[in-house]
Amino acid sequence: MSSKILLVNPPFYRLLGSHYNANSLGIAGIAAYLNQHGHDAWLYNADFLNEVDYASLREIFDGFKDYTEFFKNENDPIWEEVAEKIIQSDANWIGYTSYTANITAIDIISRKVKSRKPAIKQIIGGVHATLDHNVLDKLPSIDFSIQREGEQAMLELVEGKSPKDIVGVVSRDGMGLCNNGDAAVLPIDELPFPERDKFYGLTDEEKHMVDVSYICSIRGCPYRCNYCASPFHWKRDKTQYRSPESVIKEMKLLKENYWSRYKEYDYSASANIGKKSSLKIVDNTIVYFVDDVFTIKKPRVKQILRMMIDQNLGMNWKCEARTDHLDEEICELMAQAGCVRVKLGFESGSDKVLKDIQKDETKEDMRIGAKMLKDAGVPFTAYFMAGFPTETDDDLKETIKFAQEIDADYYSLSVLAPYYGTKMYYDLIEQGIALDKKPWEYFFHQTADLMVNDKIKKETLNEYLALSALNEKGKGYV
Ligand code: B12
Ligand code: SF4
Repeated sequence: MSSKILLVNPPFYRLLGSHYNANSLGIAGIAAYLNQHGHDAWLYNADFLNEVDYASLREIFDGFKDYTEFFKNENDPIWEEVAEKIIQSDANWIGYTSYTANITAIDIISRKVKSRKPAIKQIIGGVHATLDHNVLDKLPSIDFSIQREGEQAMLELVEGKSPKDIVGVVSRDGMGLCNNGDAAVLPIDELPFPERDKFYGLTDEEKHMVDVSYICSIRGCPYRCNYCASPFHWKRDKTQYRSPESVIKEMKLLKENYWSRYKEYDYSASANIGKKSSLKIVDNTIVYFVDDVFTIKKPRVKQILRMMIDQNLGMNWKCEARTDHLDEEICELMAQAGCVRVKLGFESGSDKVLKDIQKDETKEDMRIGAKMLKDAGVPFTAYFMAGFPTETDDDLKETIKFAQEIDADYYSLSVLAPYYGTKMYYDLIEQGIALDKKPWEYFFHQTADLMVNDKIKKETLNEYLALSALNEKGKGYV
């Protein structure tokens, strides 16, 4: 029997005075899989607004106090609106995608939904659900939690298999939680492309405002940076790479079916950083590879790039990479294949800090990688962080100098927030820092409340944050 399923991206940027209109690939992948198997799965982005202007990153972080207020008032209209829309959907299965920062939102919404429609089944999946094996203890109205990949476990649930017999599902029994471990890794090339049409609650015009140009070509990351949740979510040794043929096929599908629509602006939340004037980019004209490190396997990435060039795709795209996974040939091919931005996590200009955070990359690697991109004419965004546990004031000064030296096209300057589920999070708790007492919604960049470093002087931190002025002369945020 076919089931009706609603997969929900909870509100997050809306609570911070902005919004997020792009497709969320986690739930889009699950919806596609369920629909492929004859079910009726829809995507509900509760972070969508029919608006053109996004708040700048600075405005978002300045809005933190107002953001925390939403969680203190469970009767705020936004919670009512989302719960009501979920109920109106008439779905009998609801699935929420979870980051640590939106666990409280999921709790509030799911309790409202359950109280009005007790028969509904609610499920949580995604990063936080995978990292926190006991998340059901904190979410009384959620029935099941799914760990790691959601496609197969979700399918088996909606098809009526007993939760106790499904790999990847955590359920309740009289004694407590029954945890069936992580879902098995699925052969990535056999999965359908993400759902890009069934957007619940949007008018036809609004559906065209969704940026559907995100592509995931790799699931996971083999590195071990201790501030990052990705290796713990996907498990380093289980990283999955799609074949070049499959990646090119998805790009062509986008171009043929979605890029021809008329759009004046880029409504995607991936562009919600920077000056408003820099946000007016023609929509669905840039592919965003959300992979942690798109360039990780050099022969594979070279093949993808050559295929983009040889098949005349003529598509612009951006990706995330590591400087030590670049070489001159890759940079040249990137330029020819339409790469408009590479996002690089430099994090620190101090080799000592880089070692402490297990970045497995040196300042010299970064210098060389940045230069190769510059020589090839590929613009890059440099991501830095301040406030690592062992960082001294002098280390941060080195970061400031290094950031100026590499001359990036855009700088993203964060203050470290030790994410739930990372090695750093647990190490700090062991050292007596009560991160586990902080509300879930605090877990995103630049919440000064999560600052774990008292060795850095306020003036140095301000000098570091003032590096954002360099963005005025760069190539803006793409
Ligand atoms: C792209 C990306 C973004 C994009 C797009 C987000 C979006 N809504 O789609 C942007 C830039 C907007 C973003 C923002 C943020 N991000 Co982000 N993001 C990523 C990134 C790089 C890839 C996510 C992705 O699309 N993966 C591909 C899909 C296929 O995988 P997936 O989403 O994990 O889904 C699979 C499973 O998790 C599961 N699943 C997911 N949802 C559900 C739901 C159900 C019901 C089920 C059953 C299963 C299930 O099944 C899916 C398919 O198998 C990840 C790192 C990573 N590699 O995972 C970080 C990551 C998820 N982000 C992270 C963070 C912290 C944030 C921010 C809080 C950062 C900030 N700005 O302060 C915000 C929060 C946004 C929000 N809405 O709450 C952290 C999360 C850590 C944590 N403990 O919460 C990660 C892991 C990065 C890291 N290095 O640690 N992010
Ligand atoms: S390389 Fe990037 S994604 Fe991989 S562990 Fe390090 S920070 Fe995380």
